[in-house]
Formats: sequence, C-alpha cells, structure tokens
Amino acid sequence: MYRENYIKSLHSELIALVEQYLSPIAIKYGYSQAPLEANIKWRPLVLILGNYSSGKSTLINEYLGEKIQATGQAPTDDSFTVITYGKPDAPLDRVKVVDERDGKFLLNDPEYPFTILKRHGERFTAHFRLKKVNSPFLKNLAIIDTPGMLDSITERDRGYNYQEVIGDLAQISDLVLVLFDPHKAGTVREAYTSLRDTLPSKTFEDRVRFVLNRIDECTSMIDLLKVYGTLCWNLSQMTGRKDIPPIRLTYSSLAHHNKQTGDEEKNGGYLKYLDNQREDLKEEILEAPRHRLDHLATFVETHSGRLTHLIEALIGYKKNLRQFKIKSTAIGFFSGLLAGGISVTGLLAGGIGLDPYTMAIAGAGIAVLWMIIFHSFIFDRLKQAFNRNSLKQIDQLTPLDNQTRIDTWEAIKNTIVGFIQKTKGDFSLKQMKREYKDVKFVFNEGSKDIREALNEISTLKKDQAFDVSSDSPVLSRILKFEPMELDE
Ligand SMILES: Nc1nc2c(ncn2[C@@H]2O[C@H](COP(=O)(O)OP(=O)(O)OP(=O)(O)O)[C@@H](O)[C@H]2O)c(=O)[nH]1
Ligand SMILES: [Mg+2]
Repeated sequence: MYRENYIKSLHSELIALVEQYLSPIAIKYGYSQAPLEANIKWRPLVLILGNYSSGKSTLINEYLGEKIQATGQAPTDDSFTVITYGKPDAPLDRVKVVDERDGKFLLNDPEYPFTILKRHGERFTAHFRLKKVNSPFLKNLAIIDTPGMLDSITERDRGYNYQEVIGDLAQISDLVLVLFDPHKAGTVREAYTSLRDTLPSKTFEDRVRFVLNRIDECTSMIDLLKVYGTLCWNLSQMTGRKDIPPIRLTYSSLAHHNKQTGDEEKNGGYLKYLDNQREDLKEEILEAPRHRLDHLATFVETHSGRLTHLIEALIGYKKNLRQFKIKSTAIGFFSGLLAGGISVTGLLAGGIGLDPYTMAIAGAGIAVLWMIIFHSFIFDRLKQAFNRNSLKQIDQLTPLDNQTRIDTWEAIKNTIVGFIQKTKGDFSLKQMKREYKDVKFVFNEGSKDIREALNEISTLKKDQAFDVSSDSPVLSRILKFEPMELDE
C-alpha cells in the first residue's frame, strides 16, 4: 500500500466510525440535527482568501495547469467558486471545466458539505458556484476561490455577510491560505478578524497559512524585505503576539513571465533563491488530505469526548430519578399504610364497632385508595418538582473538576436540558449505559489508534510502498474496529 492510499483508507474508516458510533447517538440526544459526518465526509478542502488582485485566481490557475478562473488587475471575481475534480466523458488532451453547477445546487445537495451556508441568503447563493475540472492537481482535494477583500466595501454592499461566510467555509476547510501582495501588504484586518472570530485558537494555528504572493513584482531584494517587514508588522499588530506566524513567499510564474520586460537580474535576480519556497507551498497544499486526517482525529476526539460527558450526565440524572422514584414509592406505600391504620384507629375511637375482618378490609381499602391517589396525582406533581429542581441544579450532575470538563460541559449543557425537558426522564438507562461504553471506547481507544496512525504517516515517504499487515498494525486495528463487548 502507498502512503496516499493509507491516508484514504484511514479517512474512510474514520468517517465510518463517526457514522456508525457517534452520529446516531448525537442525533438521538439532540446534540446535532444532521449526521456529524455531513461536513467532513467530502474531499479535503483548501480555502484561498486574500485581498483583491492578490493573485488568488492566478495561483489556482497555475496549479490546475490551465486558465480556469478569470483574472485581472481590477477586482475581478465576486463569487465563491468550489473547484473540484471532474472526470470528462471522453479523454481530453487538456485541462478544462467539464461540468458547472450553481449555488442552489451546491447548497442543497447533501453530497456536498455546504448546506450550512444556506443561511446566508439568496444574494450569497447567486455568488456561489461549483466547477468540475479534470486537473490531476485536484485528485485528492478541492479548492475554494473567493472574492477578494475590498477595504472600501462594507458587508452590506455585498448583500450577504462576507465575514460570516468566510468563517463558515474556514470551519470546514483543512487548509486556509491568506494571500497578500506587495502593493497591499497592510490590509490584513478583514481576513484576520473573520478567521480569528470563527476558528478556535488551536485550529487557527493548525489551519491558517499566510502567503506573500506576487513577490516577483518587488524591484529588488531590499524592496522585498521592506514589504515582508510591513506585512510582519501588520500581522503582529493584529495578533498582538511577538512571534510572527511563518509567511510563505511565492509568485505565479505565468503572470511573471507575461510581464517580464527585460533583464531578470535587474529586478528579480533574487527569485531563484526563493523557488524552494514556492515548491514548499505547493507541497503543503497537496498535503491537505493529511491535514484532513488531523482534523478528523480532533473531530472524533472532541465529539466522542462531549458525547461521553453528555451521556454520563444523563445517566447521573436517571440515577437520581430512580432514587427519587424509590423514595416516593416508599412514601406512597407507607403513607397508605398509615392512612389505613389511622382510619381503623378512627373507627375504633369513634366507637364504630365493626367486626375485625370488616375493619381490616376497610383499613386495607383506604390504604390502597390512598396509594392510587398518591400515584395518580401526587407522584406526578412531585416528579415535576424533581425535574424542575434537577434542571436548576444541572451543573451538579457530573463533576466539573478540570478546565476540559468545564469546556465540554458548556458545549453540551443546553442539549442535556433540552433532552430532559423533552423526555421528562422517560428513557432507558440500560440502553444509555450501552451507548456510554461505545462512545467512551471511541474516545479512549479509537482516538489513541488514530493518533498512532497519524504518527506512522508522518514517518512515511510520499511514494513509499509498505505492507499494511506487517508495517501498520494500527491501521489494521482501526479497520477491525469493534467496540468492547458489554457486560450488562
Ligand atoms: N507579476 C505577477 N503578477 C501577478 C501574479 N499573480 C497575479 N498577478 C496579476 O495580478 C492581477 C490579479 O490577479 P488575480 O489572480 O485576478 O487576483 P485575485 O486575487 O484572484 O483577484 P480578485 O479575484 O479580484 O480578488 C492579474 O493581472 C494577474 O496577472 C504574480 O505572481 N506575479
Ligand atoms: Mg480572483
């Protein structure tokens, strides 16, 4: 097996794991409305953001090997274009668009992970499209080209909330490139804030790459250093951090050669020293499937962790409810006996002398009548009070003894309240215990295996063939994944 296939099989196994073990539970408890895997089962995604004319579309065209996206000096493209692989009906001798779909299709077809973007309205739908292209570059990933950021145009002018769209797309992307060009190295705010606000800080660092593009347009090495310095300064102002995130340097050779008017040494002699940077960036984009695996591993860990905590809390609630039921049944029973006893004593004290047999029947009758009244009317009231009380003290259902548990609790608390309100405690504890074992197993063992597999991948070379059965015990374990047998 080759590394690429290894990554692919791990990807489908992880999706199967989520589909089989986490999604049914997530939907059952209202943790998620749609299957969890809906947003992650499509191809690895690379999102390209940046200022207008920073060269996003030109760079994409260079990677694809043909002019697929429109390019130009003025703000050129006001659409979000998903570019994915499409097989031509008959063999083609060049790269071209083999199929095109509009936003409506893309937002409504559940095969694609974009249904969450429906909320951005019709203006956005009109600016969203899909292109299928037969480029080998797209074999294992899809790219999203975006409209450039325009400092002078506000969100309202676009007719949809641009920053929120970027945020939603970044959430489902595996790599986010933010492009700058030497002319506008100072305009980073819009890109930065939309990403910072929508991606958790760890995800932000994992996923976002800053790129200084069009470096061939700097007149000299010194000019390039000045531009680089300006960009670093602006980024550090935005991040508020002293360490500067790495910035990749690149340019599109096609655009560069088209513009070339003379002596390369005169203005761009430094470029040859930076070609390795361009290669690195391309390699990094092609590594999107591996990034996807990292994200999937985090995804499995996060959701299985939260679901474990969620079920643990519901089991806690159910146990309290059981205790409450035992207690109130006992109260009903003994108060019934008491009522029977008091009635008999009352009859005796009132001098109503019935024979002992009739007295016993009367006492027992009153006791049973009381128990029926208790269970039909009083018990329900007590149960309602118990539920109200439980919801008031919801934070006490499980120990919140460290920050991780406090964070997961915040993410699931409302779901738990909703589920208790909906079911009023009418659910099976036995079934829940079984589900608990499943998600806990995925959380503990599944996540460990996935991390081991990821470490293994990082040691493999791109074209290295290896034998799964002997070289990759981790993969075979995941492939054979079965949750533990349950001891009821
Ligand atoms: N010299 C040089 N010119 C470039 C480079 N990349 C892009 N250009 C030129 O810059 C202009 C803008 O490029 P686009 O690819 O359209 O930029 P964009 O970021 O997609 O712009 P919008 O879609 O409007 O946001 C075009 O005229 C390109 O030919 C580059 O690396 N070097
Ligand atoms: Mg463009």
